Amino acid sequence: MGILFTRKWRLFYHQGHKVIILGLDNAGKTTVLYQFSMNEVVHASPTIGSNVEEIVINHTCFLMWDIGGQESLRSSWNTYYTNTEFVIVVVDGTDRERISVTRELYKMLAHEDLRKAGLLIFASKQDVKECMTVAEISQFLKLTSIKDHQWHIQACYALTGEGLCQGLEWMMSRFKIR
Ligand SMILES: Nc1nc2c(ncn2[C@@H]2O[C@H](COP(=O)(O)OP(=O)(O)OP(=O)(O)O)[C@@H](O)[C@H]2O)c(=O)[nH]1
Ligand SMILES: [Mg+2]
Repeated sequence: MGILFTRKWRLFYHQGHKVIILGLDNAGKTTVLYQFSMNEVVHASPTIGSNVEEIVINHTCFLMWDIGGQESLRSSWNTYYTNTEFVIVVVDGTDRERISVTRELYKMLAHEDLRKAGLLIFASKQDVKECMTVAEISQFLKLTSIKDHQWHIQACYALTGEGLCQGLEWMMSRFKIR
């Protein structure tokens, strides 16, 4: 009976470490998600709502939510926060004009549901000449002032997947030291 209950419960309750992918519109979030799940570039149109994929790495299952970044959608991001273990923020390295808007987004880390969440920042579009470096983005976002969350910033080129594995490795390493 107990086993039956467990099995049935698993059908309803999806096991997996919940990850949400946030960032401004056009940052490259959906591109990152489908590189993770399919290892290929999906020509995505702007996300209205969200996409979700289950990604298994070394027997560890992640449930990754890619959430649309347009301004009108940002007020509903908090509806995704419950049980989140990691927040991935994708920053468009070419978007110097809006880096201050991205900095504002960090207020989300103060949300009760994200209190224990780790933070992985992908500095994306590193293939584009003149893009902001990891050091510049770290400085603009004042990452060293984040003391109450474990964080890591990783340069990436999402169109080829370069840098994404290193980001995932950091996430996996967080489980080992918990
Ligand atoms: N050059 C370059 N372009 C990229 C990279 N990653 C994504 N892009 C492009 O950036 C554009 C936006 O990518 P999306 O993944 O749709 O962006 P998004 O963050 O999901 O945007 P919203 O759904 O509107 O929030 C697309 O044209 C991608 O091909 C990258 O690393 N380098
Ligand atoms: Mg998208």
